[in-house]
Amino acid sequence: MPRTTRPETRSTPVAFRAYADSPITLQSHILQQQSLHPRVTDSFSWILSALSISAKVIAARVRRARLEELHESQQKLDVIANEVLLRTLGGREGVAIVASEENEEPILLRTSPTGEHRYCVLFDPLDGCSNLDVCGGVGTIFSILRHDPLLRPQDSLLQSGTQQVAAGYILYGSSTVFVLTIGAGVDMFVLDPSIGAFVRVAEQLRVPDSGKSYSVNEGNRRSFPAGFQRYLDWAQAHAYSSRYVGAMVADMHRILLKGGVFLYPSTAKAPQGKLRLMYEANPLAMVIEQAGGKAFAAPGEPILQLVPNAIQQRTPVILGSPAEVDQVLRHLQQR
Ligand code: AFP
Repeated sequence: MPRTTRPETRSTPVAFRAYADSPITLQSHILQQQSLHPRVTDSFSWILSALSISAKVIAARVRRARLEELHESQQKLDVIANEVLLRTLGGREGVAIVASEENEEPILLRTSPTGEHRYCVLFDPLDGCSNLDVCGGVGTIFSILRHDPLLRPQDSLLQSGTQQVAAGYILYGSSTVFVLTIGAGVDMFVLDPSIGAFVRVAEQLRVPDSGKSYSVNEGNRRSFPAGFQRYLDWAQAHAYSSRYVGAMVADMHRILLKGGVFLYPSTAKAPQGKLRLMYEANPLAMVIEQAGGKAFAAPGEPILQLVPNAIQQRTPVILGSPAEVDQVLRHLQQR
């Protein structure tokens, strides 16, 4: 006997309703942006499309990770993700330099003759990859800067985060999610495997102003600077929840949607902090700020204003909902 279906009582979220009516793919979103913002050039759009293709290839490999691992000769997935991005981006005329967290040195692909707009693309191909062993979320983080042909490749890369023309991340979780900012808000896309395209599910995302949760590796607590310990005492006394995935993209994504604060302070093991300024902190700081949040390395030191002196530079990170970041900074400033 056929099962009777109960009428749908829950309302569909607005963003998903819009998708059902007329899906906007990442590709068409990029074209839309090109018509709205003259700074979005053809070559820039081709770079975003290379990132989208890479994300689909990496997502497919992540899905098979536990199966392929059974064959001993299998390459590590972070190496594969790195190669996919290098190859896909390398083929784009608009890319002058690629720099990967996995490589010691950036790769100069082509220079920019006068008048030509070319870009530097920096990425962390598979952040949080230790999570793969337990089928947890992992991600790709990217940052795009303008290339200055008059500077040496390294110097052309060493720009502060305020100079990023675009940044974002791809989360390979229960869905594959592409979060992008080109400096005009934050948009979110989800990979629809049935059509093989990223479709826009939310525009102009705003991080909640507050959210009673903190995300930090509390195992390191004893070696945190005193201000962080004061903050954690305060948060625990105020019934905050602790949520920590150990993959920054996954923690960041939860905070972007639900609010809260992410912390990676300096520790005894990592006196400058563990996270890389140019590959992790800057791009995620741009996303959170574009969504109305805040990102600091320390009181009075917004991450995006740090001037890097090395491509692999590390920084402490405090980012998330504005009210929660303010609370942390307040505790850091107390004597
Ligand atoms: P891996 O890519 O080596 O797994 O590092 C991930 C990461 O850079 C970032 O995604 C996490 O937030 C952070 O490190 C976790 O570090 P701890 O294990 O020290 O908490």
